[in-house]
Amino acid sequence: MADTAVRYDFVIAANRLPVDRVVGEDGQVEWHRSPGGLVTAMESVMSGRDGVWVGWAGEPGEAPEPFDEAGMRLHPVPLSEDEIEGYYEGFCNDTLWPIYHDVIVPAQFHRKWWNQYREVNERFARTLAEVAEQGATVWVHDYQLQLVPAFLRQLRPDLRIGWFDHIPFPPVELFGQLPWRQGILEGLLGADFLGFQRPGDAENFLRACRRYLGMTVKGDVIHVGKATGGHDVRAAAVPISVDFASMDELSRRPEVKKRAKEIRESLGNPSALLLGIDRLDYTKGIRHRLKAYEELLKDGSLDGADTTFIQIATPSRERIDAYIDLREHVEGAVGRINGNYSAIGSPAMEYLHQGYGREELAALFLAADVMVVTPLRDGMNLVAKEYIACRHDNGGALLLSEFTGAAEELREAFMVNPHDIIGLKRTIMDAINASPQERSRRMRALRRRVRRHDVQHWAQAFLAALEAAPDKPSRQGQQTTRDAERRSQED
Ligand code: GDG
Repeated sequence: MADTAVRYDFVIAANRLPVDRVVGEDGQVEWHRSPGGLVTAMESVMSGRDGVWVGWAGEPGEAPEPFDEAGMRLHPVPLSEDEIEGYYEGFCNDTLWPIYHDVIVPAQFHRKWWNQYREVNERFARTLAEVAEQGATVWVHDYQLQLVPAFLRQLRPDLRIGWFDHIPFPPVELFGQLPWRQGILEGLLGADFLGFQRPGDAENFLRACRRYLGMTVKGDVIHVGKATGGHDVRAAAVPISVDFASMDELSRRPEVKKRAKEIRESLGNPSALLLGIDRLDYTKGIRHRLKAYEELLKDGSLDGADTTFIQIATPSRERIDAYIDLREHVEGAVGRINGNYSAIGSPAMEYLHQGYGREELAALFLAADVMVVTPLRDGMNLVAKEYIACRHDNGGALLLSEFTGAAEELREAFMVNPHDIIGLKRTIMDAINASPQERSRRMRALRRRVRRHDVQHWAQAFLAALEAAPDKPSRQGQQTTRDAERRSQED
């Protein structure tokens, strides 16, 4: 049974708990903290508070008992094998994910998946209602849990509820394809504050509320009628970031610098080393960047014996057809590129369909001359910011798609439209050929920005906005937060 007697004044809800289950050689179950900025940010906002993280532990069937790990209390929510297929792989990743990412692949609509999505969201809300202290702050994360705010408000109107969207919020024309668009909007409107990556995402959400719920929007605030809660909801951009200090520190370690050198040597010390690090996902534009690279090799702009492109493609959603097709396509292109353009000891491409530790990623960032980030659509893209955080030498060049949330802030990157293969080829060459002075000028500006707007800054800005959300008596506080947000956008 869950430890229902214990209540917490700060509660996080995310589809996954921030740990992975590992069975040791002796058969003992151990939990390893998952890498990533979100956990670090949550740790920092949880310190000094009585906090708990509610989420799925990653294995089908009964949930383990609540436990302590990564410096916090973790409260697992169970998912059955059938729900993993219908709620998670189905509705989340084969319905919502394509709709929220410009329908790069067609979305699948199945009523059974929607019912499972509702059921799982309701289960999360019931668990949250059990563990939250009177008047607690609850921070719900991402597109998997869009119905949680309204379910939770019904059960616990005393709570302060915030939700953050890690992925884009689509334009109304795409969102409108969802047969369950109204239910999703009503689910989100249970929150006091809704945070998005870009102002454009918040605007898309507000427009959808006007169009599909006939609601009146004043500025960035929606008044929700009595029948559905009778409160005000604010929707605004609070862009996520990375743990700058820890990435910066990691990349300065002698063993990481040594490893960066080794990586270059092992590839025959190419004149230009290009790098991509992504989950193997069709949103990331991996096919487009490989097409541009292959054409540059073919037309002689680049020499395969003196240039290497390392593509780390972390395995992702491997049971979904669109991901199986993508992997086949990418692996075909890699084979062709290497077959046609590599020399022994000097590969034109290194393709790795594996996950790596943080140290190895930092060494790769430090080794790469050009970081190639070409998503067709991406909520933010943390890899771009991690690259910047690791380049304490002010070296390297960031090539960045204008369709990432990061492009709104990282203006000094080499910007590309990944659909424009000619433009992409030209910009790859510009980034490779940029003078050390130009690279350093751009990188300094990028580092200043990411250092100031790190993940701790993001978490604090989100919580300040939630705290000052409209139906709190102090409107003064809300004004102050907006002033602070405006100032930080002007930086
Ligand atoms: C979603 C949104 C938004 C990757 N490979 C390895 C590894 N990674 C780490 C990266 C980075 C993270 O995973 C990926 O974050 P991204 O932001 O690039 O992309 P998504 O996974 O699609 O994330 C996105 C994000 O949420 C946050 O709001 O920015 O737009 O789609 O931190 O470094 N980490 C390790 N080994 C790997 O092989 N350790």
